[in-house]
Amino acid sequence: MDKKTWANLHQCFRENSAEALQQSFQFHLRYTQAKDEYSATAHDLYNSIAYAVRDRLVDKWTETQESYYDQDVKRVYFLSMEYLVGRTLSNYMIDLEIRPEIKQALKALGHELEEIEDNDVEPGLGNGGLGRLATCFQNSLATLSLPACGYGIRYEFGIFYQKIRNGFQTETSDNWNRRGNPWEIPRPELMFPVKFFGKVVESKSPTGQPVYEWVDARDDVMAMAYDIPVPGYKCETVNTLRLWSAKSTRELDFEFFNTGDYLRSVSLKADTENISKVLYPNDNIDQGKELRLKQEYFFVSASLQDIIRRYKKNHPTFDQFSEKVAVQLNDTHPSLAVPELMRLLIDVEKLSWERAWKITVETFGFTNHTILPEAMEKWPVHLMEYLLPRHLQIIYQINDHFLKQIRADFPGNDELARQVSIVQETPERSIRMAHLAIVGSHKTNGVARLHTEILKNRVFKPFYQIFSDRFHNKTNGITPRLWLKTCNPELAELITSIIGDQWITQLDELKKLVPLADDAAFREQWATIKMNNKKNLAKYIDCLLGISVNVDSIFDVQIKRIHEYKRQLLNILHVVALYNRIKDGKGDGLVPRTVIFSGKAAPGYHQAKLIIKLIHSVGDKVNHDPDVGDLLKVVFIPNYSVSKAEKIIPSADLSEQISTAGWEASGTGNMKLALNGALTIGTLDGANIEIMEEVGKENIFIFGLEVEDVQKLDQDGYQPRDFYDKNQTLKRALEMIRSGHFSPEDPALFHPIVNALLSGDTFKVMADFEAYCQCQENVAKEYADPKLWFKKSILNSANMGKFSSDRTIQEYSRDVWNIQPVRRS
Ligand code: D6G
Repeated sequence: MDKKTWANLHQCFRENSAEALQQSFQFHLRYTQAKDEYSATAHDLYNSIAYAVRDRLVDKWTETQESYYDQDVKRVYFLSMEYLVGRTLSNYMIDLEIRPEIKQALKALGHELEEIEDNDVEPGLGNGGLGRLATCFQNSLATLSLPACGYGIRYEFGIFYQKIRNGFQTETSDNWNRRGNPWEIPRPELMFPVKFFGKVVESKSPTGQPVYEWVDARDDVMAMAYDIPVPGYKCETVNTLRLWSAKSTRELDFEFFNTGDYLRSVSLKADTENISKVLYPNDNIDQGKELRLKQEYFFVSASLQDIIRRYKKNHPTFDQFSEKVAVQLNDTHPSLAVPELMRLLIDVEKLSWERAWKITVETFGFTNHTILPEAMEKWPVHLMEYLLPRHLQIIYQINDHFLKQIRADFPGNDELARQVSIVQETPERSIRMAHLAIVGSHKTNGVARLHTEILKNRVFKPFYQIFSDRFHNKTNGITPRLWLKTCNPELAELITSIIGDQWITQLDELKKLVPLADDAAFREQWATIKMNNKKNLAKYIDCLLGISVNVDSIFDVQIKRIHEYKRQLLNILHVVALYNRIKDGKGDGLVPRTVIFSGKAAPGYHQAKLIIKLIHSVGDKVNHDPDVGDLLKVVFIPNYSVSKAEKIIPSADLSEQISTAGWEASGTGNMKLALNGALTIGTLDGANIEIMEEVGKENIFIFGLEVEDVQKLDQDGYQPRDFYDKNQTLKRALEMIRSGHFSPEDPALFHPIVNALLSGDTFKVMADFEAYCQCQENVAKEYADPKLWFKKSILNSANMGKFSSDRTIQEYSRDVWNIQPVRRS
């Protein structure tokens, strides 16, 4: 290629001027999409601009990966079953700082960027906080130029699409990839076999050592890699998110094909490829399905084979493995990585047990994300034996070694050995995946200080006794690139105009806004932006749901998965109490409120689905009652997702973080909302406590039972009825729900909710109701004083520096992974 042609091409694919971007866009429209002005669909336009943006990442991506090899750096591999990446185009334009140029380039061709962006399909490859955290971490790792790679599953169907019919959640499939995904690059050259079933045969080595062989395993599954670039802010570093898709090794089963049974001849392929077909839509619930176990092993095995392949490019022996490789287990879902690495090192690479075990423990770190008992993964031994016989055997052996050590270190303490055993004997013989992960890693962490304390003192107490130096806390964080700069551009610009743009990568810089909380002119600007955001959301709600909301009302927001411990019920009971107050003619002086909910319930979680229906039923009544008017509205925004969160969060005045103390491990929605100037009403739970410490007690609304109170209530025999009898407001609200006031067509509809509250009330809704209502009174009083409210709003944003995921990642890098930033060579 001559110099001039190369220079032209180079400009077309690398330069960031509006002119070059326009050329690149036109090139892709014609030569990648094969479309012209007559045939181009909105999606073609989107793809063409996506390819133009992707072009700008390719060199940096390749160079980053080359640098990792050239400098032979230690890398961290993040194993996560879930990623919620959100909208890619808008994020990458921010990272490359080319949004204005692209807007200009498209405008000159008669297109509006915002309209094209609406075609961005969000891959919903996760359920909630855990998957979004994984993506914030990827963003921070790249922004901090840390050598990292995320591994996960390329589900064909992500989290279901939530539709509301007559107030009930219904689910439809989310075929996010049906039009293709311009951001992923298939890597058919990277295929790894993943075996299941078979049996283990024992023999002896020439030196008399036992040798195990996994034989007769089915070898029809291959994991194929798809790579997605992960740029950091300003794109100095571009890391990789590698997702695995299941491919069958056999297109046709000729045994059936030759006898004319065509359907059965292809069904094997379909069964095999089912492994990566669908994301399990459960947040914090373990359903124990065989296919789920297959998914877990599938992605763990492929990832470890890939990691070993990469390591071996530069290293002839395994001596340096744990000096070059750190692997983080995002919850217990990937904890089969422990026996799988052992298997690969012993059976394939022929290392001794002792050497393999040392490498394994040094390589892995484990993050626990929940203490909910129903989320604690346990796999029945019979299932493991049938699917992964060699792994079960390795797990038994790990357990034997571990318990031997415990008996030696704590003689006579059989109870301790029983408590920490990886194998649970009753009610069903099962493998406790959290125990496997703790024993097999050198570090275990919780995700907020309180959560880590609960792990150490309650949930994993015996482990803490054994491995006290392994336990540590890493409070979660969020990326300010998405959760302020991208989602709230007006506020981001205002902040930058005052303190410069350093905050984007050093969130502590926001502290410089503290003195401005007392500056009337600044407060005015701050309030205007909040109002603009509220107007935008109000318009959206009106278009989507036909509900007109009062923009002067408190936008009171609870957006998260629907779960009993998160207590959307407490919120809706408060709505009923407000409604009654208005109906009683005591609405004078009431501060208007718009209570906004959004969130999905797991399809099999009936109580959570009934809560969604209750929110809608109460909303129907309240929103259509002429006595209520503008004073109170209830809104449920369907199909919560990352992009819905981006729309809602900038407009929130009040952030509801009202889980029962001790149950929410950290939360990250609490951080996103506070960063955007919402004040929190919350319990002393998860990261709320640390948010309170940062923003100051006077700038947050804390109410209700603390962890010790909850424990005490349980010990003393909690009687929810006592609270019902004592509190007339609560009694009346519950009676209305029970008697069918909100569901005249089916008066008994909400009985399961009322019964659960009156009989067990596991999550102490009744006990916390009064304190919550009182606290909401304070909220309203303070909201009525804009000077005070916006001062507090500014102080919330200004003090959120700690909650940048950059800080979290720096702590993991220092304390767990021992990795350093890398400059592109
Ligand atoms: C990404 C970017 C590409 C690079 C590749 C390396 O797909 O430029 O060549 O990663 O992958 P590994 O061989 O290190 O897995």
